[in-house]
Amino acid sequence: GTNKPKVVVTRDLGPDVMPLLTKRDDIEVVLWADDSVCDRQWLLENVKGATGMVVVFSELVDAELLDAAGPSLKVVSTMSVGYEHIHVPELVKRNIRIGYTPDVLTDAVADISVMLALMAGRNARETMGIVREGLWPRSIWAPFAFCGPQLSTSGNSASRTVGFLGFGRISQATLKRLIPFGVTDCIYSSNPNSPSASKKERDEAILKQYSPQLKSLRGVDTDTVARESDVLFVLTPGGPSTRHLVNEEFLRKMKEHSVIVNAGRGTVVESDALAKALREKWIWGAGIDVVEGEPNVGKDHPLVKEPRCNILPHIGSASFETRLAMATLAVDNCLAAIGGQNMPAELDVRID
Ligand code: 8YV
Repeated sequence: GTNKPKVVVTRDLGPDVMPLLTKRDDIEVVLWADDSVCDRQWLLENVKGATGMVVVFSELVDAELLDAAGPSLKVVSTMSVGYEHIHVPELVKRNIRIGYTPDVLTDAVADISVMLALMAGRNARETMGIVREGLWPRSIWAPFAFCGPQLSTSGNSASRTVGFLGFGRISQATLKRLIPFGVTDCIYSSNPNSPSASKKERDEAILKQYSPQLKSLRGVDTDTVARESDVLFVLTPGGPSTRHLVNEEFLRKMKEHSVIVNAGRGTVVESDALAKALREKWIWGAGIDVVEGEPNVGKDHPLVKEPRCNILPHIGSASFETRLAMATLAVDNCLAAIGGQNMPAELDVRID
C-alpha cells in the first residue's frame, strides 16, 4: 500500500485512455485487467480504501460496495449516460460525487436511432435474410414485394408524425436528423416532474430553429404518442418510473404501419408484448438496440424470432470516436473529483 489516492477501474479503457491514469505518479491505479465482466468479489476486496472508481454499466454500485470501499471514497465515475446501476441516494448519503458521460454519445445514439427507423420501415432484417439464405435467385420480382412505409416525405406522401417517449438530448438530436427527411409534426411525452415552463421555452426555440420545415412540436400524454406516431422513438432513461411504459395496452393503440425504435433502455418495452404486436401485425416493425435482460438474448428470445424485429446488441454508442470520448470523460470526471475540482460532467443529484 501507498498513501496515494487509489483509483479502481473495472474495465481496461484502452491504450489511449489508460495512460491518463497510469502515467500519473500521484495516484495508484488498480485495474480489473481481464476482458470479462469485473468479478464482484474482486471488486469488493480491491475497492477497500479507494478514493475513486471508474465503472461501466455492468457494475452494481450499491450500499454493500460503498461500505466495502469505506469513508475514503470520494467519487464514482461511470462510462455511460445511464446510471440505473448506481444507487444514487446511497452515494448522496455518503457525500460521494457521481460522474457520467452525457452529450458525448448523443450523436452516435441519434445516428443509430435513425438507422433503426429506416431498417424497421424498409424490412432490413427480413430482406437481408433472403439474400443471406441464398433465396434471391429464386425470388420473383413483384411490384409491391418487400415494400414498407417510407420515412421521408419528399413530395410523394402524406406528412409523418414522429413521436418520442422521452425528449432529452438524444431525442432532440434524432429530431434534428429527421428534419431533412421531411418530418413536419413531432409529439413527445416526457418526465412529468420537469418544469413545464422551461419545456415551453425550449420547444419554442426548437420550432424556431427548424422553421419553416417543422410545423408543430407538442408535449402530449403517452396515449396520444401511441395513437398518433408513425415512427416512435423510445429514448427515455430506465428505472422503475419508465418500466414497461410500452406494454400490450400501449402497442394495441399504435397504427398498423407504425414503426417503433428503442435505443434507450430495454426495460421500457415489454418484450413479450412487442413480439406479440409484431406477430399479430398491430404495428409494422421494430428497431431495437436494447432489450430487457440483455445480454441474455439468445436465439429463442421472442424478439429474436420475429422477422420484423431488427435487433442490435446495444451498440448505440459504439463508434470509435464516441467510446473514446466516453472513456476519456469518465477518467477526467474521476480525476477532477479526486483533485477537488469541478467535474466536466457531474450528475446533478438534486434532480434525480
Ligand atoms: C453504453 C449506454 O454502451 O451510456 C449508456 O447509458 O447504455 C451505452 O452508451 C454502456 O452503458 C456503457 O457503459
